[in-house]
Amino acid sequence: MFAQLAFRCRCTLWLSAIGILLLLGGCAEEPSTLERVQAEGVLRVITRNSPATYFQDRNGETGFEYELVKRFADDWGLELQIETADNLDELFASLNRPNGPVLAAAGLVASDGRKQVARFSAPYLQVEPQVIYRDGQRRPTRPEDLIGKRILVLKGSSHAEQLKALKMQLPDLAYEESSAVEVVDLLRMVDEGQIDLTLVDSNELAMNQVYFPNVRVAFDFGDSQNLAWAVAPGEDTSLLDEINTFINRAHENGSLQRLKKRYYGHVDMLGYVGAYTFAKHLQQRLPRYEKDFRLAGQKQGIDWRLLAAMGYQESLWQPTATSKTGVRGLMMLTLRTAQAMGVSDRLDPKQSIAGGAKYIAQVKSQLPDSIQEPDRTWFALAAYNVGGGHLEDARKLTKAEGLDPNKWLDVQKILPRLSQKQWYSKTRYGYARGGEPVHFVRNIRRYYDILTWVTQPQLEGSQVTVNNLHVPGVNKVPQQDDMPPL
Ligand code: BLG
Repeated sequence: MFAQLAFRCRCTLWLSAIGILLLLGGCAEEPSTLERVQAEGVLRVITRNSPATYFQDRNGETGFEYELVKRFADDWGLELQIETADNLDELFASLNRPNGPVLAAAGLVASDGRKQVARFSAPYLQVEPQVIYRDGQRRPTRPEDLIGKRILVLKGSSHAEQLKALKMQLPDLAYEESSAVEVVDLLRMVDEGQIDLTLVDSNELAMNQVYFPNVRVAFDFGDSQNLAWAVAPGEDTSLLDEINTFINRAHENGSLQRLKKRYYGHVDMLGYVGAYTFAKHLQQRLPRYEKDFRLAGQKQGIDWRLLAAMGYQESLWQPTATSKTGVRGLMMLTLRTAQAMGVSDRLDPKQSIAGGAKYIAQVKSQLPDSIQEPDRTWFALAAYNVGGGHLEDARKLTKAEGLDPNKWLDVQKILPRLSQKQWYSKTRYGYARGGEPVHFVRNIRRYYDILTWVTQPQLEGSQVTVNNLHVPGVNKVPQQDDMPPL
């Protein structure tokens, strides 16, 4: 009995000793990056302060990269801590700093050169590097055409890397790099003719084209590139594996697509011609009427940018516009509506805007309570265009189809039927060009989205304006002295 006990005690001692050794061994092994991040509960990310990556607006931190990386942090229950680098060299250096940020999310092209200093995740966006020139100048069409031009690119960018490679083949090529500017500055400098050419990625142009009426794509410079997040070099794949899983899932569940559309969808929506035409009108026409839109919006409790979007759809902000049907003015009032709204001169833009605002507020207030926002706004726009009676007819037809008469998505499917006899003959108000309000609402929503975007950060002080419009996410305009000699 005693011997047995002693044996058991010895065994326990041995097992404890082995356990302690294992524990010590375990402690001696470095925790993986992911374990370290989880233990700290904080994800430290380095990015750039730019419209395409990370910036502050009225509601706080935002930007494509910020939103994506925030979702990753949330999935892991981590607090997100953002740091910003002034330039790309600094960004990569900080990634390699001991106890520095563990991840760079900054719209980075996973270029060969950069693969020497960092490891890249699965791609989340495919972009084309593009040579940008000014409308009215001779359009370059091939790399040889870059010789003899004033070219400026971001220092440390993949574009600088591309130009360096090209210079090996074309020694006469000259270009400058600057870390004092952001992409939006490069585009502005081309737009204003301060430089001849620059190189930016297609997503950055898509985002900014609506500000710069003179900026055009000369040609795609080389193959498509992938944007990816970067981590420090090394063997440890713990964090990178989880990032890849997250990015693949974001591709599959459509969340990445939605984010892309929100930030980079303007050109998709308008087409390139539409985008720079819009930019031209934004610069030349809107400033004449912005005060009137703001005033009318305030008076009627309607977002002035929605009124401005309506004005663009109605007349491209032209006060003397006249439709085939005799509807006139910047907000396209019928004679009857104008009289009802107290508008004596439809061609007076002030009166037209005030009358249009009063009318949309009125038709909106007359909609049934069962229609909730944001649909209520879209229904009000439709009523503005086709009339409340016809809209009510379409809602009845919608209900009869088993669809929801309070949802714009459903009613817009049915509205075009108002121009088909088999349908309109059953309605109270009869024939209407039911397709028109569907286009009308769709276009206004696009313009409204863009106007909301371009007028976003109205924070006082540090924000930059381009062509008198606020550019989201840009906090500094380089002074002329900051520019490299050209
Ligand atoms: C609208 C009126 C509505 C009116 C409808 O027509 O005009 N809205 C305004 O005047 C602001 O009041 O509804 S009703 O009073 O209940 O009959 C229907 O008559 C104007 C629309 C018509 C449209 N633009 C504002 O959106 C227009 O001009 N269409 C013609 C296009 S084209 O030139 O023939 O291609």
